[in-house]
Amino acid sequence: VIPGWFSEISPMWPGEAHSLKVEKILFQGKSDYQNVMVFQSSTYGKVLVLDGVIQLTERDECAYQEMITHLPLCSIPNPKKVLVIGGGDGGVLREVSRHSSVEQIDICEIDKMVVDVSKQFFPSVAVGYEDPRVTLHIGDGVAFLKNVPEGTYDAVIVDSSDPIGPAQELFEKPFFQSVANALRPGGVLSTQAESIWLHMHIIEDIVSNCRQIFKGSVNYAWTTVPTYPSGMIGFMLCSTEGPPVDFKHPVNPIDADDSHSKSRGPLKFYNKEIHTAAFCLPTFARKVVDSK
Ligand code: AAT
Repeated sequence: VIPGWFSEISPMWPGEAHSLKVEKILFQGKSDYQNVMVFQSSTYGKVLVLDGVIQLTERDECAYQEMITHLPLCSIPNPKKVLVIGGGDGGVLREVSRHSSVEQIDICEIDKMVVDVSKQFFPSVAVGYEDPRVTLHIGDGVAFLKNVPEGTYDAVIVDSSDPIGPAQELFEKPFFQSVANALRPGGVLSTQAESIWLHMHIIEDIVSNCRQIFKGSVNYAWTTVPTYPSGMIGFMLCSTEGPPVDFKHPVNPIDADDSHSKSRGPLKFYNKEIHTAAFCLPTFARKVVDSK
């Protein structure tokens, strides 16, 4: 450990630890679920850390939040009802709210401290909560989904932390089954699906679970996020049986200027070329994903 630096150490990425220089620690707290910390870094703006793991930085959060949201929502015509699991910082809400077809945005985040801390320290992210279409539920996403009537949502976005801690069940088969039940026919799931450099075994399990449950299509896409372990992160994009969804060819384009509002600011990362490119996989990863 280098004095004055934050190092992200975890058994999920043994033998390596990305580090950021700390200017100032702004918040440290312990919620019922996890340790919560915010610090000012020298080069990535403010950083939100849960149980020692970076959840977002001001500088690169756009890459993750825009991709996990617009990959699913730009792949179906007219999304109206959207559910977000996790994502208490509000960044995914900010992105969902760029879609004018959307009428209802529900979010279920387990930890109220994440919401409060985001509103206090990350106003450009928590701005997502200002949209009147948003309803916040504080609770476990697994329990929430069990009570959703069948076929309710056009899209479910699972913006979850890593599978050590409160998010573990969000990577398991029964959870994916309840997501599928909550979606309408031809509805879509986008879920945080870890790194091809570090977590091929986790990805294999997610892909094989999803292929059993989602009878439309099942795809892995990825993006670069410099402050996530290995500098990249992936997403599973799945659809239920019904009107076919071709994730690689978006049918519902989002215009950078249209979706711009005074509080929200413009899109920084997502565009239609990067949407299609996100599904191109290196050969070693493609082999595993295709074999499941
Ligand atoms: N958008 C920032 C990125 C995140 S946040 C993940 C959120 O999921 C956290 O706020 C956490 O409190 C919440 N969460 C964890 N478990 C549950 C649960 N069971 N139900 C509801 N919400 C939950 C993800 C960062 C990825 C990091 C990659 N290394």
